[in-house]
Amino acid sequence: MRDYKLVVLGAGGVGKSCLTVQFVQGVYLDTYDPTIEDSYRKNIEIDNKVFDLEILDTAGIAQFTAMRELYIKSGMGFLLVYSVTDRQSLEELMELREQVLRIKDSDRVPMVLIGNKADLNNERVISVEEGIEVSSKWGRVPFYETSALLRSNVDEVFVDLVRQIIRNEMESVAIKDARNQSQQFDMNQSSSSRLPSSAKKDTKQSKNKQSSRDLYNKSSHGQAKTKKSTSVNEKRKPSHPASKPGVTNRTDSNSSLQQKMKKKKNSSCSIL
Ligand SMILES: Nc1nc2c(ncn2[C@@H]2O[C@H](COP(=O)(O)OP(=O)(O)OP(=O)(O)O)[C@@H](O)[C@H]2O)c(=O)[nH]1
Ligand SMILES: [Mg+2]
Repeated sequence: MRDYKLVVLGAGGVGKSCLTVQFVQGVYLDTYDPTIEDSYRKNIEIDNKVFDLEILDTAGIAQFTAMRELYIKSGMGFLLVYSVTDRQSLEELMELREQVLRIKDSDRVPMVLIGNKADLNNERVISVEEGIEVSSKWGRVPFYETSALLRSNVDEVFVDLVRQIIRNEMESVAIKDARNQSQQFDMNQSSSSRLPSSAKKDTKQSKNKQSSRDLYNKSSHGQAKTKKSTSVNEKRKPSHPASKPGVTNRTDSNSSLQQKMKKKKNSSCSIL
């Protein structure tokens, strides 16, 4: 069973820890305890296969973000979280996404855009439409509104991300297979061109037959793989905000942060 490393990124106080703990432990944290770095483990079953997830809940507040580059390097998929009650948190996500793409040096990085605290309708400053617009600008990155408080769309965002990682892996394998096959084909062609001209004609014909048959088999094999990946790929719907009001309780004092920093310096919370 392979480890899938997921990283939760976003500004301070948007609800990254609440979403993670709700997903892993099924409980809601209603007090704000700024994170330095917490790591969780959870097994999930998708399409009758079990995946071992390692979820890194990262720091949102600036004092603790020094390790961000390292998290991004090791992460396989990213949950980018803003709060629908905090415009600045959406703006910060733009930079975070750029950073992820730059460090990963790819524009096909598995990620999900999440507008959390959707239950706080009275405090909302970012509409569902605006979230959808950002997701389209980002190349149709899957977008969900969530509420850690109401456990709304919590499992969905993690499952979506794991599916994206699986799909990416399957596509990479299919591309590698096709590349190997075409290299093999080139080698066959160049070795047959070194044979004496009398032998060349027959061998070339039979080898070409063989190669194209192989290629045909291989490509239908590739298609089967791609089909498999499409079947794995569930239809995603943008979610709609939950409507019940919830409570936000922030108690971020600097001295408590420093105490926490000392306590947590080398420890990380690992839950299976
Ligand atoms: N109403 C409501 N409050 C939420 C929700 N999610 C989180 N909160 C509250 O928002 C505050 C911050 O939540 P955290 O999960 O600690 O935020 P964070 O993003 O992990 O913050 P940092 O660790 O500092 O980066 C807490 O008081 C939570 O109770 C939600 O879905 N609805
Ligand atoms: Mg946190």
